Amino acid sequence: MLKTSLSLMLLAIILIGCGSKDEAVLNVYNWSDYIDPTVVSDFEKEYHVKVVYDTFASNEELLAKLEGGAQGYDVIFPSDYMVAIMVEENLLAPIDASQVPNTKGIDPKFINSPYDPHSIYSVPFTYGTSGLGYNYAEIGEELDSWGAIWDPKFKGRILLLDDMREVFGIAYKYLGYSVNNIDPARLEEAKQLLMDQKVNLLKYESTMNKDLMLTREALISHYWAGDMYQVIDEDSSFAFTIPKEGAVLFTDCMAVPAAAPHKELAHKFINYILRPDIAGRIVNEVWYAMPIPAAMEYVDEEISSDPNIFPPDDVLARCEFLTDLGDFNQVMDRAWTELKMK
Ligand code: N2P
Repeated sequence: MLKTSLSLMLLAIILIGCGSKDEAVLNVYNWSDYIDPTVVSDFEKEYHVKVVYDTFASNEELLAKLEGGAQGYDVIFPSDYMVAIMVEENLLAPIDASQVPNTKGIDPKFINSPYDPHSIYSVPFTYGTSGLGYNYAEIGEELDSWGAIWDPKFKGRILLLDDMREVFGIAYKYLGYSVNNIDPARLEEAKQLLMDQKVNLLKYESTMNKDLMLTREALISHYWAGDMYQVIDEDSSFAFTIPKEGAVLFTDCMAVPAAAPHKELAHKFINYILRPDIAGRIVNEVWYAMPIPAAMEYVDEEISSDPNIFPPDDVLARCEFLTDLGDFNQVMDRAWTELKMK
């Protein structure tokens, strides 16, 4: 009897030992503040796996990581134009649709998009725009134009995203050009305008913006809508606007790197994120829209009715998606480096 229970105990110890050693791991690489953490822990419980979560601050940082040979990531979150670049560079694995049945719940407007014409390599996660976040209580008036970032009143108190395409996007929009302009003379014009802006710039920043606003160091931040709403949720002194000149519109996606070590689990995670109840929880936490109509019943009315988060057609009409600039990317990259050095 004693012998049996002893050997059972031994067996249990061996099994537990094996369990933890072989516990499946999923490595997720996402933008910061872009998920409800309880959604991740619930996935770990439901699938008996461990999620290792890491964050990046721009598409270019994500690309550099993969180009540099990073092997570990299983699910990544590139934006539209970056999906196109990564496909071109053979960095993504095709998504096996049969393993992601919840894709059937995605709004068809977000399927077969120009950046992935047959929806082979990406699944849309969220969509939204950038814009201007600002301390309304301190400024005392509503802002409605990108022109504010050149206003001497705000000297040294403005953050612009540390993001080449977004920053040139502002100057292009202000000048009335497309955010995807590839005319070198127009790039130069935009660069000059941004050089002139630097007296007003606190810094180019994409991750500390919330703190810098909440501590009152920054008065205005070029920021993405959902992140700005996370600030407003904490402190109602702040407001957000999509300027009248228009802004960058994005679809951020989920994708699986070609080198991903745990592809099957990556598909399970993507499918889980698309579940309407899970998507609803994410939208409520991050204040970004997801293209899943059945999730709307879980989304707080305050969020679903906000035109800055679910932009209506007239706002969308003045905004623009970024596209891959091809060889011109390097030209813009040089201008960006010059801008950041001076
Ligand atoms: C999430 C940042 C959204 C990135 N915190 C916009 N592409």
